[in-house]
Amino acid sequence: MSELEKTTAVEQEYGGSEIQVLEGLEAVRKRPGMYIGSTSSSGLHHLVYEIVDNSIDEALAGYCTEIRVIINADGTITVSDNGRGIPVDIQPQTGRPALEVVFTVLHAGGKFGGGGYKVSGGLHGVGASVVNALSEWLTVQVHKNGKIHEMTFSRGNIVKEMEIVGDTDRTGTTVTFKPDGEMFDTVEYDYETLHTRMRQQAFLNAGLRISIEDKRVGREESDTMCYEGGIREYVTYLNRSKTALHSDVIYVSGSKGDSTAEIALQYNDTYAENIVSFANDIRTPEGGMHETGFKAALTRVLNAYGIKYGMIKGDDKVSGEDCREGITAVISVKLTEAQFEGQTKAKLGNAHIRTLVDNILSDQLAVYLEEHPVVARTILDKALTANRAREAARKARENARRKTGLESGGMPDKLKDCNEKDPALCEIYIVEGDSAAGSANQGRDSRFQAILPMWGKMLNVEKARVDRIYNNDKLSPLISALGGGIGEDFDINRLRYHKIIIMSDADVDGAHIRTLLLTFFFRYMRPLIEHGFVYSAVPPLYKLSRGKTTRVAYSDEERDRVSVELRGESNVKIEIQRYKGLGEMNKDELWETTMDPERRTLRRITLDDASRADEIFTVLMGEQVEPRKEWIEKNAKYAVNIDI
Ligand code: TSJ
Repeated sequence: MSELEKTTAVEQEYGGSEIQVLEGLEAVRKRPGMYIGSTSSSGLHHLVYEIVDNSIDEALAGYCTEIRVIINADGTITVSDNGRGIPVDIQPQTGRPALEVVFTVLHAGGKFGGGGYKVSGGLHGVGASVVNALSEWLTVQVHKNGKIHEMTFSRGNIVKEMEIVGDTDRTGTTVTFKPDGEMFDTVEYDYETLHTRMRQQAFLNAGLRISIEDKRVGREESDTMCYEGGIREYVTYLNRSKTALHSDVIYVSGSKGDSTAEIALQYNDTYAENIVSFANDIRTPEGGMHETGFKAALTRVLNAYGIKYGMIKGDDKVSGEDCREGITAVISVKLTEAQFEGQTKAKLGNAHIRTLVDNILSDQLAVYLEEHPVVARTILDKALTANRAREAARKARENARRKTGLESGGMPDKLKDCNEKDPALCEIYIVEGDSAAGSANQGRDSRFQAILPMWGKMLNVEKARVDRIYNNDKLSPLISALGGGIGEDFDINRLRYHKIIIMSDADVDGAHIRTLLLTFFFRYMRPLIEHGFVYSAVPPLYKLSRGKTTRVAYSDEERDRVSVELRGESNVKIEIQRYKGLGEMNKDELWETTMDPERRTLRRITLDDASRADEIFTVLMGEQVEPRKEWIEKNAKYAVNIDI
């Protein structure tokens, strides 16, 4: 089985540096996944983040105001900053220039040069040597002390010792590298992926100017980002396609000891909860202590305010979920020795951060509400409405259950279930379209594969509360089939399948349904994605035939390769057919190419994928016309299909 696994794990190695120094960069090339998460596209992009993190540390230390990231015409990457420049003096311990040590010794960054970085800095990757080890070549130029110092490496080895190549009147560091094709599945950078990450870093580091440029022929593009308002502007950005309920973005911040926390939030008129959290500028999609503290304080403060002003009577408290309906919040904490836990190492474990965030928000939000009674009332009204709707929905649901016997596990008519009952062995294919579902039904192995067809436009979940989702005729069969419930009721232990496979066409409609499903899972069944249970089927794009022999290809490159093989020496004529949709495949073809565990490829959906789908969905379904127009115009030029 060839299942491509994309991981979002942030691999960081701490301690034991003496041992790792001895191991050297060979260890990185032996097990690259250990250092950059994976060797897929995600690992490839990680190289850029590792380098940029060093410049961001320099900015946090107060010495750098600008960072440039360039995808060069030849596909290599250049990162430069206007910081102090990596130290070039000889290190007493090694007798080598500090610059050389940074690129040849694992985890050497930030630990040299007298004071080095203080608390606020040195939080990041010190992965220059890791990037070096995984680059076909890498060149660094340091402008410092009036001179330009240059050094070049190849796959971690020194090719050219440090030398002075000219004079300069500025300071800063420039690194250019070519990722090693022998180490990665792909070496092609995606501008949008880098752009999104750089924008995020610009939001998280207020006032820092980050620019990104794509210089590849035919793809020229660039953007410069600098946000004086930091995470306040991030919230405005996240709400750009929604209608805000109050114009102010509420902002609180504070620190204790070495740790700092800042929070920005604003409510909008949708029902979605959008909390985006970070620890040391690293995204924590699984939440953790900072989110826990945030949620506890928010619920407590809103209830206290409601009771004090008579909006909440007696024991009629609003729940945490009520308080978060329509909220957009960014939480950013910085701390030394962050502990990352959870399925994908994307959950913050340091308990003292919960107290810090809880205290800051409790104190400052309470004051804010007192000083802004109109905003306070708007937020309380929203939570109270949510509370009443949830109550009504619960009653309706109980009634419906009693009537239909849904409680006893009634399954939707459309579902073609499998015989196996152990969820760990069961798979469900969610199939777009009638004919594809027919072929999938006939082609499947019904012992462990279930089929659920889905078609037509689904409910716009942007405008729907949990209650309407339960009752929606497109989503309720899906909810029943999966069996785990939704929202706060979701229980992974009641889930009926551990592989949920979205099988849709590689066209606009397919992208549409995939975006909707991922958004739905992201919002209402997020643990599904956290556990890595959601996949995208990868159907072939081409069928190649020579007489009775047929082969399939999953990409243009594979098509070309297979066509050469199939032609053989004789160079005979072969037929190449492009699959326009799943419906064009008969049951055997579908089984062989897309469903047979021995031969298929599945792509695991990550939280990143799902959160991107959520963002696209928000823009496409939101009330604001301008962001939607912009998105469509921007993406239309890439023609053919809108993928997530
Ligand atoms: F990752 C990297 F090493 F390749 C790299 C580092 C890449 C890039 C684009 C920039 C940097 C970088 C490092 N920018 N700025 C710095 N700063 C230092 O390394 C530095 C400078 C001065 C002192 C000091 O104590 O005087 C200390 C440090 C760590």
